[in-house]
Amino acid sequence: MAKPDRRSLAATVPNDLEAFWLPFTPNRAFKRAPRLIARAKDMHYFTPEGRAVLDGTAGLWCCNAGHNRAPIVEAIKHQAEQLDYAPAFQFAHPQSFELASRIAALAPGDLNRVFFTNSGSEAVDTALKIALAYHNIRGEGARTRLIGRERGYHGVGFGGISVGGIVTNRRFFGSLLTGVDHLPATYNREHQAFTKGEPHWGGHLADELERIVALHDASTIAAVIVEPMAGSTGVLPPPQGYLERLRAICSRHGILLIFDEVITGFGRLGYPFAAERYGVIPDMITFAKGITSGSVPMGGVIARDGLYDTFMRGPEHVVELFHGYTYSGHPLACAAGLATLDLYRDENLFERAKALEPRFAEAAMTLKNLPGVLDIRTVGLTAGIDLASRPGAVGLRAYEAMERAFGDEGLMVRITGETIALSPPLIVSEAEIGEIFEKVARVIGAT
Ligand code: PXG
Repeated sequence: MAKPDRRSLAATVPNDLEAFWLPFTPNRAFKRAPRLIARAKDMHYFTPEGRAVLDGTAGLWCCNAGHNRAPIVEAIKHQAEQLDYAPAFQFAHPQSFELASRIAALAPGDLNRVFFTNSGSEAVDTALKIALAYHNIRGEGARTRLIGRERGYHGVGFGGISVGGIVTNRRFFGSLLTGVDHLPATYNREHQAFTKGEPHWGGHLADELERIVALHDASTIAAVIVEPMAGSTGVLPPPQGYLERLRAICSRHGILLIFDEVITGFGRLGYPFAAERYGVIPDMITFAKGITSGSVPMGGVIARDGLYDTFMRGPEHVVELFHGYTYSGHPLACAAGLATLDLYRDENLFERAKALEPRFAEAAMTLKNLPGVLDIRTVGLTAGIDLASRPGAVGLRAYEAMERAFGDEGLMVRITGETIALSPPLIVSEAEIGEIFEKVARVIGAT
């Protein structure tokens, strides 16, 4: 493609779509029929023409407080005027300490130490690196193996795709990290179809970890990472007892347990963290998305006290963990995070999500008998709806459903494979829950 003169381009083509390579998007199809969003408020997006679109997905599972909430917007504006940036290494700004303390207070047990990143992918790679370094400095440097799970999504860094279990996110990218194993996915349609919340069947699948430990020996295994509820792959709530069993096996063998709570953190399952919902304390929690309600990029890792303390040895002028990002704890992200946590607290949004869960699940299950609906899963304010594929065109039906929802119904849904995923902002009203599933029902009918 010859490069046109930028100035003349700006004058003649006000919105050339060619230069931008969209992430996780079929670029050619998108550029033929773009779905553009120009503005948002509370539960709605608005297209450049001003058409309202009900947000059934909280953006990408992140805008838990709803969109463009005034206190968050004001906090970002104010912070931008006060301090644009301070070095994240060897210096710090007050809000980063304040936000870390607030997050530690929300996290269960002795998960009290917060390391900031800018995304969930960075949070995952950070947690994996902390796990390896932790064993190393304790003199157990042979513990290098990492265990993920089939169908797991842990972002797109090399660490995250290595422990992740989504085939398309792995197969194009070489040999990945070595020494990684995967637990089996917890989903089984035959035993679990149309379950509200945590399925009865499947707790025993955690015992597969014992098999992996027996194969490699515990002395070579650093950490296990799982999403408490697997979101990206299509909403797979954990089977009853599964996470407890994983915790017990990890503890027995000195293996660190990491919960990737990038989606489940900050109210999605009705609690600050899913760890609390399930009464299971991992050694680290990764978070992102909801911490700022999507308003400014931010992620991080919460580690247990003992983990952090292990690093705090040696000469005091020497860096303890050789890791971090230029924008770790960026002032704008911290300001947005503090305002977001205030909003969650003041509007009781986590409790609200918990109270709405039965209504949400019931509304989702009204779609059960529509043609081509194979399964519906719900937990917290999330739902996954599996559709039957058309012969020879896996994913096309869900893709068309997303297009129709946006174009004809004014509803944003998320798709993965042949699954429609829903995860509205936690401010969603009962009427809007009804509206979301009525629209989805029409869309499924039309495809
Ligand atoms: N871990 C989990 C559990 C996630 O869900 C990440 C890590 C990576 O976060 P970043 O901020 O690097 O994207 C995620 C992200 C979807 C969807 O529709 C899910 C995510 C991102 C975009 C789309 O399923 N999850």
